[in-house]
Order: sequence, then structure tokens, then C-alpha cells
Amino acid sequence: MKRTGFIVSALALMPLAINSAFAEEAKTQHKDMPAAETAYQGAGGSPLAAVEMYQDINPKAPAMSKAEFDKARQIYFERCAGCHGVLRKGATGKPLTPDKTLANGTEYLKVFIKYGSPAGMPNWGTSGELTDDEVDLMARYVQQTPPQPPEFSLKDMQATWKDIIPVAQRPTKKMNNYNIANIFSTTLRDAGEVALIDGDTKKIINIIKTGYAVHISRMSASGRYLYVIGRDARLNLIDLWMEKPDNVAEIKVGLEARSVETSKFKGFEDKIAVAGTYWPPQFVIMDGDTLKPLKIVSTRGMTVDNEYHPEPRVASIVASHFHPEFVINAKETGKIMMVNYQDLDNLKITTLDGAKFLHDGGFDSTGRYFMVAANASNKIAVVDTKEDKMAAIVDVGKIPHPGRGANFVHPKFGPVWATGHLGDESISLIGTDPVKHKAQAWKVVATLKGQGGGSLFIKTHPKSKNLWVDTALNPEAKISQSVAVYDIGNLDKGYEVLPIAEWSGLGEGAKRVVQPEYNKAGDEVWFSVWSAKNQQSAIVVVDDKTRKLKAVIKDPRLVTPTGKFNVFNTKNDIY
Ligand code: DHE
Repeated sequence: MKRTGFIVSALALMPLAINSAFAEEAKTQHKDMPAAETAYQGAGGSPLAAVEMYQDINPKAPAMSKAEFDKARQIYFERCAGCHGVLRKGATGKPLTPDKTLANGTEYLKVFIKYGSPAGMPNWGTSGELTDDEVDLMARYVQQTPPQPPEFSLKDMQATWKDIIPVAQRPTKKMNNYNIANIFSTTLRDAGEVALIDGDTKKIINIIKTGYAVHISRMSASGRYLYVIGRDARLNLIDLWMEKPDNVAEIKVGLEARSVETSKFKGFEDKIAVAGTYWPPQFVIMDGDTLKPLKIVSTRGMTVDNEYHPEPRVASIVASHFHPEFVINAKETGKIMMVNYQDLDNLKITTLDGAKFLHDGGFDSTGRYFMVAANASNKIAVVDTKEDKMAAIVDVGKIPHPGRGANFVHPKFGPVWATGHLGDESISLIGTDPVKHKAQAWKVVATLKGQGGGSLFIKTHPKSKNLWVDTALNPEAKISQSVAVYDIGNLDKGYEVLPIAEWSGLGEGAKRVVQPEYNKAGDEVWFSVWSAKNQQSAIVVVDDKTRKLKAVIKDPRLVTPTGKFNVFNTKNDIY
């Protein structure tokens, strides 16, 4: 039996009665599961856990009371939906639709839920996360018809839209003395806030309320407006020209989201914004300076394998520099939509076939090619945003996770873009110059050995000679609390390890070092030291040239900092 796809294929083949030998096998096999990937997919806990949903009664499924059903639904959306999908059609995890689960029955499912599987299913029971009663509850729940969360229309969005400070009442010029190009918008994940930190003085300018488990920040083309999206699909628009930068508009674009972007094409600066949602599976185009919703487009449809998928979540979105277009990546279908925002009444979308499941990515150094991770296929899909065509699909390591990736000139192979991986220790360098380095273009030209798996973000800067790689989700504390740094001029020398968490001086306690981000000048790298919500966290600033500690930013208000977005670098796609 193939070991991947274990849950469903094994369930289909095994007899209904579970013997203890099988349970023993499940227990031992679980040891090789890719823990980093599982921890990451379930990281957020879906906001859908709190949403009331309509439920059919399936006479074939085991009986459940309403109270039991509601409890199970909450557990499902908090822990399982990230991998198995809202409608249980399967994503990183296997499908759990009644046609599969009913055939296998409660006892059978209980073993998998309790002991996990080598394909990545966590051992929810033996790890102590779920009690035996809860395991039984979940085994019965996944045999019911999946409840469907409500849709979210333009009217629903309009009802949540707040034009807090209308354009006419906003400043007509910058009203503060901040060097706004060097502000860092810092995600305070569990506080549902962002901290605007002055990159020059390292002082907090303002802490601003945003959505639940806030995810990313993006900048408008002029560098004035900052867009922040929460997992609960609340989108905030912050005006950096105000005396004290703050929210000027807000909207809820759905029930769950991760991505936002703004128009960058000449003539459309600051004009249009777009946000993608996990639920409902769609994206919405808005006015850039007010967030007024204008047009919704569904992502439901066929996958790259020509199978229907009812909930393709919107993953990363970037703005083209070559056309008035957004590049919108649908996770489960593996499709990449080039959405032209010039004429919303006659919307033109060019759809490209990428690979499954699309997640995060960034541009090459010229801004023409968008490199996006198809994490379940271990590939990077390369989109030519000038020609609106796929340039290539490149095989890389296990579960690529680049963030926006890192661009630099390799001493031998010319311009490359790099990604780290969640599933292994490798760092893949892909040639990105099809003109002067044709033989290397869209090939992995070199593979570096990193500290270990569980890497989330990699970064460099055009002015730097360093390449920084975090390993935030590595199970070893020593590795998750430090970063590896390579000398770009001498990559064969291997990496130096910097003990960032130790430098923060936070002392004992679980913490992870996550996401290197440069300042505008490219001479400092900022790292988040991400502790639990009730513990102190910090930002550690390293001098890029000397690789020595430069500053530690600590403040009781810096609760669970994760992503940091330097205004200049984010606006100009510098990484
Ligand atoms: Fe993220 C980017 C989705 C978990 C921090 N994350 C993204 C993007 C997507 C995404 C689709 C790309 C947005 C874009 O470019 O338009 N992230 C998800 C998930 O679905 C996932 C796996 C689970 C979840 O429930 O959310 C997940 N992400 C995490 C975390 O646990 C992280 C480490 C901490 C946190 O803040 O929650 C995290 N994700 C980030 C960051 C970026 C990001 C910092 C932007 C990186 C950048 O440099 O651009």
C-alpha cells in the first residue's frame, strides 16, 4: 500500500473491525509525519468555527444531538478545516466526504483520529489534544453531510463597509515627520492589531486595531496607503499621511481570508484594491482609497486535473507591473487568474494552469516573472506577467514555502530566486534570466543545505551580500529559535547560525524566530521573536554587514509579532 494517501486508501481497503495490530501500526507510522506542515496548516483556527451553519440529516450517519454537532463543528473548523477544507473535499489532507467516511464507519475513523497517520494526520488522541469522547464525536461528525457556511454577497460587504474618514476629509499632504518609507507594519497576530514601527528610531508610532489573527499587510503604489487583512476577512485601510497614521476605512470581505493587494500599473496607482477569501471561495475588487466593494468573482470551478472543486481558496495575490492586472492564485484548483481591472463591467480574465496547491510567492528581480509555490506538488510555478503565460513549472524540494522569496546574483549562474521548504532542509535556487543565462533559466541551478525543515521565510536585499533563512516551524527549539545566514559570494562555505531568540533576552519559554525583513536602506534585518500570547515577544534587529545584534525592540504591546512589512520594500517588491 502506498503510504501517502493513507487515510482514504487504507480506509477503503481495510475491514471494518479494527484490530490492535493495526492500531499499533498507526501509532508507529505517525512518527514520520511532517509535523511542521501539519502545525502550519492548522495554525490559524478558522474563524468559521463561530459561524452558524445549515445542517441536513443524513439517515445513514450515526445519530448526533444538535449540541454534539455544534461542538464537533467547532472542533472541525478550529483544527481540521485548514487541511481537509471547509466542505471536507480535501486539500493538503484527504477528502472526508460521507461517500468515503460512511463506508468505513465510526470505529475505523476513531483509530485514525486518535493515532494519526504517516501522511500527516496528527495523533489527536494520543497527543492529548482530544479526549476519547471527542475522538468518538469527531468520528461520528465526519460521517454527516458537511454543513455549508453562508455565502457573502456584495450587499453583505456593503453592510459592513465603513468609510471612517472620507477622502475629502483626509490630508492633502503628509502631515507627520515620519520617514514613512521606512515604517514597518508589524502583524500582532493574536492581538488582532498591527504595530506601525518607525524603522529609523525603532519606536512604536501607533498600534491599530485590525482583523482577528491578522495576516498580511500590503502597500499602495504611492506608499501612502497600507492595507491589512485579518483571517476573519476584515480589511483595514490605514493612511500613513495622517499626523498619527490610523484607519480611514474598513470592510469585511467574507468569512475567512489571507490576501490583499493594490493596483501598481502606471495610471492606476492607489486606485484599485483586491482581497481574496478562503470562504466564500472568491475575490472582490474595491476602490483603492475607500474600500467600496465593486465586483465579486467566484473561484469555484475545475482544477488543473479537470475535476470540479467547490471551494478553491484564494492564496497569494500580486499586482502586475506590465498590465493593469492582478495575479490571483487559487489554491485547490492550481489555476492562476490574470484579472484585468481596467473595465470591471467587461472583466477580462486570462486563466493559466499552474499546479496544486498554490500558496505564497514573489517576483523575480525584474518584476516580470511571478514565482509561486505549489506546495502539495513540490513545485514552483513561474508566471510571465508580460506575456500572460506560464513560463515554466519547476520541481523543487518538499513543500516549498518562500514567503516572497529572495533574489540575488549567483556568482556562477547569474540572477536567481530562492525558496526554502517546510518539508526538508533544502534551499532551491532557480535561474531567472532567460535572456543572458538561458541555459539556467527556470531550472534549479543549485541546492543549499539549511538548518532543517520547517522553513517559512527567506530574504535578501539588492544591497546585501547575505541570504537569511528562518526555520520557524522546525521541531527542535535550537533550530526554530535561530536563523541561518549565507554569504552570497561564497555559498559553498555553508551557513552561520545566529541565536536570535537568545539575543532577544526574553529568557525561557516557547518561542519561534520568524520572517527576516530588511529596512529601506538594506543594512538592517528585522526578525520577530514570536512567543505565546501571554508571554513577552520581541523584534531583534541585526546589522546586515557585521551580522551583530543592533537593537532589541520590546514593549508589552508587541503581542505575538509575526510578519513585518517595510513600506518601501513591500511597495517596490524588493526581496
Ligand atoms: Fe500565512 C503569507 C496563508 C499560516 C505568516 N499566508 C501568506 C499568504 C497566504 C497565507 C495565502 C500569501 C498572501 C499574499 O502574498 O497575498 N498562512 C496561510 C495559511 O493558510 C496558513 C497555512 C494557515 C492559517 O490558518 O492561516 C498560514 N502564516 C501562517 C502562520 O502560522 C504564520 C507563520 C504566522 C501568522 O501570522 O499567522 C503566517 N503568512 C505569514 C506571513 C506572510 C504570509 C508573515 C507574508 C510573508 C511575506 O513576506 O510576504
